[in-house]
Amino acid sequence: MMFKTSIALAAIAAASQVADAHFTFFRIAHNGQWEAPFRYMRNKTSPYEERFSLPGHGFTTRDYNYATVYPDYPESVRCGRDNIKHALDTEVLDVQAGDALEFAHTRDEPSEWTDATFNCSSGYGACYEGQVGMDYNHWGPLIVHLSKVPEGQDIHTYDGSGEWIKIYTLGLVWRPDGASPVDWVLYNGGRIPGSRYSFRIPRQTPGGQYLIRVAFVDTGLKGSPYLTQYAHLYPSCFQLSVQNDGTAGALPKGVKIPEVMSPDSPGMQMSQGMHDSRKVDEGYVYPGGDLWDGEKLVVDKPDLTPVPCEVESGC
Ligand SMILES: *[C@@H]1O[C@H](CO)[C@@H](O)[C@H](O)[C@H]1NC(C)=O
Ligand SMILES: *[C@@H]1O[C@H](CO)[C@@H](O)[C@H](O)[C@H]1NC(C)=O
Ligand SMILES: [Cu+2]
Repeated sequence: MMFKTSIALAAIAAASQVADAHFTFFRIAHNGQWEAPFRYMRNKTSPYEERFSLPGHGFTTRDYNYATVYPDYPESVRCGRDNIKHALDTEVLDVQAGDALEFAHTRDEPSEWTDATFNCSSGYGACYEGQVGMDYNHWGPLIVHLSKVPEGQDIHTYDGSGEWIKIYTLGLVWRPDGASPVDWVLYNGGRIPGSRYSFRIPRQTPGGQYLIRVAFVDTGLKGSPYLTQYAHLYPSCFQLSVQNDGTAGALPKGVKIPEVMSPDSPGMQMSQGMHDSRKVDEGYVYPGGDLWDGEKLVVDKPDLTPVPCEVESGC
């Protein structure tokens, strides 16, 4: 497999800030319809001085699409660099509990975007023809959390320091007869994802203002030197107002960000064998805490029922 060793990953990272090496989420779909790029999303500031100098990279200045890591500013790990500065200007999307959502990402930096970046029939919310990358190029899951704006605060100033509840994970499929038994759905063998995904805000979500955070967790490598123990995180947050017309339940206890993203937290690192897609680590659970199914919190671990490797998917 290309770029499977930590050394190769480090080399790529060191060669960076090369455009297109990384990516950003930038767009939300509500009940299947894409909203305008950036609408309802807290923007990020770019370039931006982080407080942590990535070892081996030798820089604290990060471009828009560059990853954030646990030792960066908590604000960066929560919702993207300097997001609170942009919160006042960000609109709030009205949704009903139970509505379907989806997010789009691109590997092009905003400075490279044109109308054509988003004007195609791909259905993915961005185009993947030409130079615009819609592959993920990283190994790990996508996770989505909600954080209810605390009593007495407003969505336009809330910093995300309250509790976060995970409502969706898109992780791996176990294909023991394939060349890469750990088949990350979004990595998809280095291609664009095989299909769109969507998930629902639980019907039981109480009405109110929420931040919704989507993040890809480019999972860290256990026992590795300093550089790669930190998962590379790609978070973006959108501002929501949730209506609930009678099916509201009670929110469970959530987790804190960045605490739940520390290298020692469940799901934030994997072994070399799992990194190489050969095995799933004993006791592996997805990062970001337990998953709320609307009624209870469940341990969020992969379904290890073997799925046959279909030739057409090239697995
Ligand atoms: C968000 O930030 C990027 C990078 O600074 C900028 O190009 C873009 O225009 C901003 N979007 C909005 C809606 O402000
Ligand atoms: C997309 O293309 C259509 C048809 O050519 C055009 O009407 C529309 O304005 C374009 N939208 C954007 C965002 O470029
Ligand atoms: Cu990357």
